Amino acid sequence: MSNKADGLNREADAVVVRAGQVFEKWRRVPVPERAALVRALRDVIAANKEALADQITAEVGKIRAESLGEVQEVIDIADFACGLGRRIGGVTMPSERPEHAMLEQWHPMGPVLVITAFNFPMAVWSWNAMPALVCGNPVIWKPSGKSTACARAIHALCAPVLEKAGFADLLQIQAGRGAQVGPGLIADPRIPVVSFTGSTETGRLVSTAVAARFGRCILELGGNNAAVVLADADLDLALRAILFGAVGTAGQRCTTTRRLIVHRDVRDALVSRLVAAYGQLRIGDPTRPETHVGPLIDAAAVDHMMAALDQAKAEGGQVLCGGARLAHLGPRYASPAIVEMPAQSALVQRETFAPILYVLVVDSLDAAIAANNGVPQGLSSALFTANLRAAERFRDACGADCGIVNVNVGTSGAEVGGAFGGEKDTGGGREAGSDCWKNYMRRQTSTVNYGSDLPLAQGIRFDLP
Ligand code: UN1
Repeated sequence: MSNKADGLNREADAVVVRAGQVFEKWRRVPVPERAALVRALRDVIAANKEALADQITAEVGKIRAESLGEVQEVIDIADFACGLGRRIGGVTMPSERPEHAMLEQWHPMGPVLVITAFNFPMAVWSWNAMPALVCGNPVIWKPSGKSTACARAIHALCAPVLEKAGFADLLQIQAGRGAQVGPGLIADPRIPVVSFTGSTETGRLVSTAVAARFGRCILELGGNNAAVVLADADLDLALRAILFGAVGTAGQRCTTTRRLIVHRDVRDALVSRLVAAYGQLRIGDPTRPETHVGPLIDAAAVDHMMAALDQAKAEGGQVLCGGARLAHLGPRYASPAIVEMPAQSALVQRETFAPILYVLVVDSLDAAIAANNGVPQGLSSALFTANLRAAERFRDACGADCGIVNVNVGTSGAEVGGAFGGEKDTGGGREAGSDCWKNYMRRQTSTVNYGSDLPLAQGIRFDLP
C-alpha cells in the first residue's frame, strides 16, 4: 500500500499500520466465517444491552428508552450483517462471445475509517462496522470527542471476542480532537473508504480530501426534515409521529422533524393539539423512565437554539410554545419550541441541531412538495394522508427529493433493513441495510473464455495474415 499521508501522528500511523496488517489475514477468511465472528460480537453486545444503554444516557443525555433503542439498532445491524455472510455476491451477465462467461465478484477494500457524531454514539459506527467486517475490512473508528466513552465501552466488549479469534486489530479507535486526528487519516491513501457522519460543512471538507486521492466516501450530513400533513390525514397518528420526530433525542437526530408543512384546513386543529402535547412533555433527568426529553449535548447547543429562536422572531416567526432555557434543570436544558414561520425564511433553510419545529402553512399537495424540497438538505420526509393518490405522488419521481420518504410514518426512527441516507447537502451516502455492503467492497468484472478461439468484443477482427 502507499505511504502514509503527511501530518499523521505516530499513534494514528500505528493504528493504520495495524489495520493494514490484520486486513491481510482477514481478507483470506471465508465470508460466512467472518459473519460468525460478527455474530459473536452481536451476542456480547446483546448480553450487555442495559449497561451500554446506561453509558449512552450518562454521556450524551439520551433518554433511557431511546438509548436502549440505539443499542437494539446495533444488534439489528449485526444480525443483518450476519445474514450478509451467506448472501453477498455478484451477478452474471450474458457475454456476446461464444463460450465466454462474464461475471462480477466483490472483494474487500481494506481499512474503513468511520467518523461518527455524538447523537448516535454507537449505532452509526455499527451500521458501518458490522457490514464492513463481514465484507472483509478492518475498521478504524474516530468517535465524536463528545461521546468517546460510549465508543470505548462498546469496543471494550468486542475486544476480548476479537482477541480470542486472533483478530484483535479488526476494530480500533483513534480518538482525539477531529481537527487534529481527522485530516491526517482522511488524506491517508491506506484507508480506501471513509464514512463520515456530521455537519454538511465538515462533510464538504472530508469529501474533497478523500476525492483528491480517489478514495471512497460515505457521507451522512445534515437533515432538514419535513412532515407534511394533508387535510385528510389521521391527525391522532400524525400528532404522535410529529411529536416523537420533533422532540425525540431532544431534537438532535439527523432525522429530527424540523419542519411541519401543514394544510391550511387542518392547521388550527393540528397545531393546537401539538402545543397541548408539548405542554405535557416531561423534561428532565434522562435516566428516569418517565422522562420524554433530556438535556441537549452541551450548553453551547442551548445557546445555538436560543440564537435560532432570536433569528426566527427577527424574521417574523411567532413562537407558539417552548423555547425557554430551563436553568433550574441545568445549563443543558431547554423546552422544545414550536414556531410558526412566514413562507420565506433563511433560518428554515438551515439545520439547527435542537428541538425547534417550524410550522409552515400550505394550500395544496404541490405547494407542500415544493416546500419539502425547497431546502438544501434531502435526508428524510414524511407525508400524512389517507389519500392513496397523494401518497404515491409524494413518493414518485416528481415528489419528495429525499433519501427517505415515508407515508404515515414520521421522519425519524428508520429501521436498519433499509438504506439510510439522503441527497443534496445530506451528502448522497447510504448506510445500514439494502445493498449498502457494496460501499465496503470493490467490484471486479471477469470475462472467462472456456473455448479455444479468441473472438474479440464489438466484432473486431485482428487476424495476422
Ligand atoms: C442519526 O441521527 O444520525 O432513523 C441517525 C433514525 C435512527 C438513526 C438516526 N434510526 O432516526
